[in-house]
Amino acid sequence: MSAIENALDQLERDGFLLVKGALTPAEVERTRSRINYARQMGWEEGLNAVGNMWFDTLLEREPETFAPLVGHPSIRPHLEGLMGKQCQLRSLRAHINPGPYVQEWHLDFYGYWEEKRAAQRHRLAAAPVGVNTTFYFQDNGPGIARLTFIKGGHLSEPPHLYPLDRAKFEAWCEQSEKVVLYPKAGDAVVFFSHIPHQGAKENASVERSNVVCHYQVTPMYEGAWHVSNPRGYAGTFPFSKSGLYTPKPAAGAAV
Ligand SMILES: O=C(O)CCC(=O)C(=O)O
Ligand SMILES: [Fe+2]
Repeated sequence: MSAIENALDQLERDGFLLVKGALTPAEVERTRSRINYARQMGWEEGLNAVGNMWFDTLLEREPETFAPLVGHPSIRPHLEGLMGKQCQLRSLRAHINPGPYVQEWHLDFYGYWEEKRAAQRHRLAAAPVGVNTTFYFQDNGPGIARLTFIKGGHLSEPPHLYPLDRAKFEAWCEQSEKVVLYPKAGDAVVFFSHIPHQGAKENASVERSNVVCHYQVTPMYEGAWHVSNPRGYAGTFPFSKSGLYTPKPAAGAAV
């Protein structure tokens, strides 16, 4: 079996996969500095209660830096292997954790399980699914920062999601078995968007940032419950013939 098939087996079994050295040191340094530049420019959408500052516009503002992360060669075989041409970029979101940071336990694709149930009630509907690729720009490590997953949390439905009872859901996560990852600068973590996870700093003073690309297998309708908004349709399929940023043919153009 090929190395990539083994990696995909591991991803399907664990719900996540650490891809070491996904970015070169030069890519890390460039991207890290442009995320910090975005903060200097005040381009953040906000800073939430758990200490996460987020930026939703960097792909538009600085495509020369951020577009290469979309379907990046380091994670392309994984995305293509999982989704092929149906792989759609849902969103690209950068984060900075400027101070203390302990993220809420969460799923990026909160609606996964209810959508799966809903799809079963229709003869033709496909259940939507999503994948994160999260790139790290500083070293995580014991005493520094971490990313934690609920062990097997992608395989069966967590309790207290529909409707979300956050206190009970988080208490369930706290008492569940976990796996802690310490991605280093330049590493990427590929994971199913519906596995419960939590990022955290153990040292509030370290610099920490990441870029999360959300992908999905279309179709996913607009109102599906996900932490990010979809980018629309045209130009969002990195492995289709047209790829990203190719102009749409004019309506009514001769074919
Ligand atoms: O490492 C982190 O801060 C959390 C990352 C996260 O929530 C994500 O990639 O979806
Ligand atoms: Fe997340």
